[in-house]
Amino acid sequence: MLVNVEDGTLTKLRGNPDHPVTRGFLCGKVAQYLEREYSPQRLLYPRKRTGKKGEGRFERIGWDEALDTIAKKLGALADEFGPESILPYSYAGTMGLLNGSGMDRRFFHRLGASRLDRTICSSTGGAGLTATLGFRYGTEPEQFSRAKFIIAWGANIHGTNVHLWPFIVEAKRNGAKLIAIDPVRTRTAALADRHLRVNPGSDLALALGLMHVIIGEKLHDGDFLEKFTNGFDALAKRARAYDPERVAALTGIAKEDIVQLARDYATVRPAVIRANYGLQRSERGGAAVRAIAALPALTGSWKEVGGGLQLSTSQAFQFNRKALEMPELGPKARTVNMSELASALTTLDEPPVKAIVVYNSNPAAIAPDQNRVLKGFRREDLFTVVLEQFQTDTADYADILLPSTTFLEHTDIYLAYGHYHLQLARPAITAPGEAKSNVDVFRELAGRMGLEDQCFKDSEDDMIRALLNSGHPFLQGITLERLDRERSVRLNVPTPFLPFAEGDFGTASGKCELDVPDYVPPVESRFGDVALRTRFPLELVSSKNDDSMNSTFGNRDSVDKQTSVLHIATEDAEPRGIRTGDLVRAFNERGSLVLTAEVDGVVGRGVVRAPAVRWAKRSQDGRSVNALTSERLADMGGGPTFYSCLIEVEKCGD
Ligand SMILES: Nc1nc2c(c(=O)[nH]1)N[C@H]1C(S)=C(S)[C@@H](COP(=O)(O)OP(=O)(O)OC[C@H]3O[C@@H](n4cnc5c(=O)[nH]c(N)nc54)[C@H](O)[C@@H]3O)O[C@H]1N2
Ligand SMILES: Nc1nc2c(c(=O)[nH]1)N[C@H]1C(S)=C(S)[C@@H](COP(=O)(O)OP(=O)(O)OC[C@H]3O[C@@H](n4cnc5c(=O)[nH]c(N)nc54)[C@H](O)[C@@H]3O)O[C@H]1N2
Ligand SMILES: [Mo]
Repeated sequence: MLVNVEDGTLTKLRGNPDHPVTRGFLCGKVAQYLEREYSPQRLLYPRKRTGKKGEGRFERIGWDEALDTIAKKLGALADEFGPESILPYSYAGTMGLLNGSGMDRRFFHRLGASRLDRTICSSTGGAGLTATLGFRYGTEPEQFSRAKFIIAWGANIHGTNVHLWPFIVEAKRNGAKLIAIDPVRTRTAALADRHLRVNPGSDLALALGLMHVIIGEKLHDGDFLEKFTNGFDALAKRARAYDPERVAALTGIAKEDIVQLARDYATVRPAVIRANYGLQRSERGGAAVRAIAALPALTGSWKEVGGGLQLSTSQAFQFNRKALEMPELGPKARTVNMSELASALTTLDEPPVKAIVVYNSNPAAIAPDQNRVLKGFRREDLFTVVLEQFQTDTADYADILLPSTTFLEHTDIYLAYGHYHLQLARPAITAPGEAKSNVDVFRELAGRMGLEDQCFKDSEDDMIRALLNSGHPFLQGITLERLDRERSVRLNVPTPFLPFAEGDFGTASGKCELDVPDYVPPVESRFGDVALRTRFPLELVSSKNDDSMNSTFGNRDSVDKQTSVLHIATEDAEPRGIRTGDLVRAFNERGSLVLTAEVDGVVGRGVVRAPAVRWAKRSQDGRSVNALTSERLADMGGGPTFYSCLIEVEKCGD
């Protein structure tokens, strides 16, 4: 990103035309970031709560009082209940490594606080990918322009990964076909050559169906399979049971379309799959990713420039994480799964969570089973600290609220999960008011708590140097000095990068592991638990809003409007007397909220979609869509099941 600064004020943000992936443009939400940066709603001073929890009434205090209060309280709770009664809670507000997994980790490790398993987004898919490939990386975006057949599988590319889009446009100009596999008619699906509406959570069955056809018609690459994979016979046996007829019934995709997709995928070359995390926010998400990740090995597509698959690229950034996070600083401590925050705050014991320190996250809006999450946050005996830029839902529950810098105001280093360029950003302007970076806050808290360890004196540059010092060949030649000069540096991987063309899988065997489990429909789905689906017959997909970043832009009126909507099919709306513009109540056993119906072609029968994630406090019930989602975990990796969610919808009375 390029920024113009005049007299210490930012005047312009734009993409860097020299960047090989973003190529001169910013996504729609970040293009408007100056509005956020200079918003009158920015938090500028530390505050303490004066009203009831959640009410949002605060008074300004100084940093001394704020930090002393926190240090004293955490110290006292650690003495009385043990340090595991303290829970850090953070995710991806910033993806900067220093402010997201640096000084904070050192601080909590040293205290002996509960450790947080950061599962809320990608850990299920990550586990699936690891099981099959051994590494969480794959095809680079630059190669998509060379593909002739592209599958967007649970991936709303145009909405959530717009910098990949121009490469796809280029491929299409050269005759490539784009197929979208998605229960929702997203912008991506609407722009695709074919949109295959898959039933939510049935992708494992679809992948097995494709394998059935590919193997049955001998379109697989025997040579690649022989040399570089394990478990082909077991896979072939499993796939035999997934004939197109059966798969059509399970997935909702026509038999002929399944056969055609399999043939095209195997024969129109190179063929590349862009899978995204939408795929794995469901009860069978891990197994689905395992199976889909096996497809390029089945056809030998990894050998081709413009072939393969991308779910993530993050593991290519082979840092020395241990040197940054220093897990050895403190005693072993229990691990709390962040997707189970509701239970952590309401039922976890020995010790109970007595303090929660939230940064880079807005769990009151984004965590599943919101009514129980909020019940937890309302606990009078829970000490809550929130580091934030804005007065979010979670900030309203803070006892002490601390103002945070933005990425334009602090130093940080960024990996990517959709490309192979490592990036450094230095502050472009000074922080407004008394805002501080997370790094500074945790450094100062360590000091207040009398933690003398040298690591709390490390500067940002010290931390970056430690992180880069891993000895891994992908980081060879990448130094802080070079990052300071170039700002964006390609990892030391070949161009073009064909990670698995010669095997080189990261599994224990070094081979691509093909065996996958059998398909069982999610409990919360049209073929799931009978009692549940009778009472709550609609499958809710609360996927991402095109103009948001999870809840980050929830203060914007336009975003609030976009995330207050429920898309419903005519066949489901009519019997319920629902028309576009009607207020409807969406509900299940966990909660309810009012949304505005849009009867349109966005979803098919039996599915409803609510774009996520609204600021709960802006709605009439004080709830976001996560009032409906459950804490049930997916099959692998401990991830949440946001998109396996049964509900009922009724028209609100006049
Ligand atoms: N504009 C925008 N961009 C974002 C974000 C944002 O909030 N807004 N968030 C960022 C984050 S944190 C992430 S993790 C990425 C996520 O990026 P994506 O994974 O692309 O985003 P999602 O909307 O979660 O899911 C993608 C698609 O999966 C579909 N889907 C849901 N269930 C299923 C299913 O069972 N099978 C299949 N095949 N498809 C299914 C959804 O309808 C959706 O269109 O985006 C990042 N980029
Ligand atoms: N129903 C439903 N729920 C979902 C999802 C969904 O698709 N549907 N998506 C899930 C996914 S994939 C994810 S990743 C999570 C995301 O959940 P979160 O990680 O909580 O993401 P955000 O809602 O964007 O909130 C991030 C907060 O961090 C703050 N922030 C940004 N930079 C900084 C900083 O430098 N310092 C500090 N202290 N704060 C900062 C922002 O102001 C913002 O309020 O939500 C999950 N929840
Ligand atoms: Mo995410």
